[in-house]
Formats: sequence, structure tokens, C-alpha cells
Amino acid sequence: MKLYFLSIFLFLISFKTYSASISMIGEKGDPNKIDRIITIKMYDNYYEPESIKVKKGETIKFIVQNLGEMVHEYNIATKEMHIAHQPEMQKLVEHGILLVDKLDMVKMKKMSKKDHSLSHSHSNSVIVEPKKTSEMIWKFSKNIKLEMACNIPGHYQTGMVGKIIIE
Ligand SMILES: [Cu+2]
Repeated sequence: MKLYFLSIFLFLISFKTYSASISMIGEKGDPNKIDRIITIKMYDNYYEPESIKVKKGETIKFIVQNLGEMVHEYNIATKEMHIAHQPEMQKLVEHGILLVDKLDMVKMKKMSKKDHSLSHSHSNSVIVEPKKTSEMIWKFSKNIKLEMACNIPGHYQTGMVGKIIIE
């Protein structure tokens, strides 16, 4: 019983920390206030373009195309947040939710009822299957050092990371 409360407590702490860090990097953009559209192409394992420039306060609609053979993520965060996020992605792989070329949404929904960390619904990230396109709207309201990165095991380490320059 003690362990049960401890795990809830730890969950609440990590949830709080995550929300706090999300507001530190900006916010989910309003679809009615888009300033600019940027197309990001994802390959195995790199982005094109390799880096982007945005203005502080700008709301960007990202059109994220996966032109590779593997599933990839487009995630906007600080380097520290990406590193912290990687075990969560590893967990999706271990549970058979995230496969090399497929994201099993049915399994994800089913398993996330028991373990919320498997739902992977973050407003600063999209996971895209090969040959598919997804969208993400982000407002760069804070002046902070950010990276766009893929946190699927091994991808960040093999170069799937790029700079976001906020001017
Ligand atoms: Cu990737």
C-alpha cells in the first residue's frame, strides 16, 4: 500500500515538473494565429532543414513529413528535456507500441489506461510513421535554447537533432 502511494506521489511530481518545463519553452499555438508555416522533412536519421530560425513570439505551423523508412519524432524542447524524454520512448519500444516502422495506436490506447506515461500526448511533439505527414502548432513565446529532436532510441545519438534559433 505504501508503495502505491509513493508511486502516485512520484507520478504527480514528474507530471508537475513536466508541465513546468513545457511552459518554460513556449506554448501550444493557436490555429487561428499562425504567423508562418515551416515544412520539416524527416529521413533516417536526420531532419531537413538541419536547423530553423524563428522570432520570439512567433506562432509556427510545422508540417512534418516522414520520408524515411522508420518511425520518427519531431519534438521541440531543451536538450535536457530531450534527454529526460528518451527513457519514455524506450518504454514505448519495450511495450511493443513503437515498432521500427509503425506506431501501434490501438495498443497505445489500451495500455495507457493502466500506465499514463505510455499515452505520449505532448503538445510539443508528434510521432510520424513512414510516408505520413503530421502537423504541430507551436508558439515560441520564450527566449530559450531549444532543439528539435527525435527521441526514438538511438536516433538522437546518430544525429537526429537540430538547432532552433530564436531571435
Ligand atoms: Cu527518428
